[in-house]
Amino acid sequence: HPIGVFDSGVGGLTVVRALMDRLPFENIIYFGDTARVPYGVKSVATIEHFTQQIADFLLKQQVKMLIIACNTMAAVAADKVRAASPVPVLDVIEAGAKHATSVTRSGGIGVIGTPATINSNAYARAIHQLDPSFRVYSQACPLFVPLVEEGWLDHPVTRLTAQEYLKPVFVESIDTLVLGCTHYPLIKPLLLDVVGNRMQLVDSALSIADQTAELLKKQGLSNPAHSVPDYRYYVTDLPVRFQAVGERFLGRSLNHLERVSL
Ligand code: DGN
Repeated sequence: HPIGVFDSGVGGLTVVRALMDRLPFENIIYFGDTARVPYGVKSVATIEHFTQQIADFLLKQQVKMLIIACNTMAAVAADKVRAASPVPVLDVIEAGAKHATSVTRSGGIGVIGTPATINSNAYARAIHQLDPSFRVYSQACPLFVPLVEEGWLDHPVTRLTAQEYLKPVFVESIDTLVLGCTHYPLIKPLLLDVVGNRMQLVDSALSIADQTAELLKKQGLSNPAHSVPDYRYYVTDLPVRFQAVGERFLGRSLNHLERVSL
């Protein structure tokens, strides 16, 4: 049985990439709701409804677990998906929060993400549940998503934008920075330049790949070693742009791509 990974669009492919590297024998089905992205500006009721539709689609494909790769969906709808799912559900916020609390030394944790993710306060809640004494500083970075999709990963405009968002007063309060959006792992080198390489960057895609490996092992759900993995991608809009942008996110070619309607 495959692992089901879903996102509002193309960004969750950073999670797929981390899973392919960490768990090279697992089959993966990815769902990107490209016709309805972005979710960040929609109401809670709508996001919950869309998210549940996608989870139901993947459950029909007999996935052995679900991964909510989108921070916005995880922030708003993770509890609903968990309550309705017969298979284990992991989400990027829980994974990133756990990782951040384990690496911080000063107890000052920064979180960057889309406005929807930051406004939901979901990271701060998840971190405080693990340890209420940690200080969480949040910063919405709405321009990063379009810059990354444009491919401006090492571009003066992106650098200036990062310097604007990540002001010294923010940076000086933290020793750990959570990349709370699917797109940000692609600009990790640039971000490290801006915040200084003493900062611990928490890449939720890597954190969730580790959690997935642990869960599969614990539950005896891992595919046998040396299985040849099968990767499938479903999107809701015409797949042309997804294919082009997606290959950059994935770092390899993207086959078995199909448009479906929910
Ligand atoms: N995938 C979204 C996230 O991780 O927050 C970013 C893309 C979007 O929906 N704006």
